[in-house]
Amino acid sequence: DYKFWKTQPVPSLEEKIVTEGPIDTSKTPEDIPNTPFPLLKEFEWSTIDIENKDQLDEVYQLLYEHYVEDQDGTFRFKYSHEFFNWALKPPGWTKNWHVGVRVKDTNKLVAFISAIPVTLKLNSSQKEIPSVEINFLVIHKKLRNKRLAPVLIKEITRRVNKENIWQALYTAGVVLPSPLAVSRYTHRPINWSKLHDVGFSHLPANQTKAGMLAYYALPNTTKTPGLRELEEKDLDETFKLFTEFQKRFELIQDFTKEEFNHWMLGGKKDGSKSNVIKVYVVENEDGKITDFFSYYLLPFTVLNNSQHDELGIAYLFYYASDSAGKDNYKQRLNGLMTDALITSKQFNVDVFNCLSSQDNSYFIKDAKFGSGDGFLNYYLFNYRTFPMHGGIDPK
Ligand code: YNC
Ligand code: MG
Repeated sequence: DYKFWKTQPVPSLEEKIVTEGPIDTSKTPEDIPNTPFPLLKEFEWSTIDIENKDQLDEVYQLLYEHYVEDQDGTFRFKYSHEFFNWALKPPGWTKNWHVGVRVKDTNKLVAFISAIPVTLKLNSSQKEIPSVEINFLVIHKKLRNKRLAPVLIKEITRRVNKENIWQALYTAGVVLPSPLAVSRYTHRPINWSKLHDVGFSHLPANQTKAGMLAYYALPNTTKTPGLRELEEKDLDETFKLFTEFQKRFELIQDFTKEEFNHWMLGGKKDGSKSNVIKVYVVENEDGKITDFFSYYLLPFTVLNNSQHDELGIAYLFYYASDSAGKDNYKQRLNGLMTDALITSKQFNVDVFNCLSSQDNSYFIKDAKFGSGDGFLNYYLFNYRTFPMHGGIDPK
């Protein structure tokens, strides 16, 4: 019955939204307490310095053992140090928003939650909403169901409100009051036999393994003329293309150029290549960037399997095409996404995932993505919006 969420500025599940806008506008930073929320006496707050290798390692270990699993507990997300350095350190990041809880006696890190700054924009109002994105909420398995999560959420809210930010975006597999959109995960097998070995993919009745392999076979070389990896010199033009393309969507993250660069370059400042984010552009004969796509690599740990301990997974990230809205758009996207699948083979990807949102319904079927059993609910904190299309009807 959402004992905690009922007390928060979020729409209830029954509510029919009639106007868009913030829910609670009554507070200023001065109204917000200066000191952290109280914890049970055996615990203490600990701001995590992820630029310190040992502390980053503690966050890594906590998530490695206790973060999100699939429904059957067969797979668990396996974030890397490099991934955290990308995801937790975009322009404007602050250490104060990397919040840990430790056991006082042993100093062991047992819970974590993070916020990063983002600017959101709603197409309906064209309003810019200074916000944060909340991610990596985790509690040690032995401390579950003790109402610690609400305390972590209230503490990160306090720290964000102190900076005069009152809205947040977050996603979760669980249903809370109230999703503004729901997306479904879809999966495109790259290495079908391994997916079958670990129980991720099943052999359909009246199919053979050889038949499945043939069905999912991909060429070795990409087809779109002019496709190549993004280079730093492409960033300005790609950013323009992307900004124009983003106008198609109801809710977007309104990136600055610096933010866009960060997300595309994997947070690398020394010019070295990211192992986490892969970006490809299409340069036409006139030297113009006409399209781009990106995906990030985030493996699963395979739990309790004698043959395999890791599954390579790519997640479709941002993309754009100047063919959007034109007659050939669907065909163009299909070509680009097939190329994305082909390029991913060199990074040990076993399955390529994408959500049912954005324009993904244009290619999901043709590119042989299949619906999974996972859903992703999108939430805004302290802001009402009309329901949006994530590819699945919210109610
Ligand atoms: C969840 N994922 O409903 P009620 S996603 C939000 N997001 O409250 P307890 C959640 N709330 O129903 P546990 C949630 N999961 O009584 C549960 N809840 O109102 C709510 N899993 O707390 C739940 N990571 O401490 C209930 O539960 C209350 O011990 C119960 O801890 C939960 O990062 C959790 O899936 C998820 O580590 C930490 O199960 C734990 O079970 C765990 O008794 C594995 O909590 C890892 C996992 C979640 C990934 C994510 C986004 C989080 C968003 C949080 C909300 C942010 C709001 C905005 C704040 C900033 C505002 C500004 C400005
Ligand atoms: Mg708890």
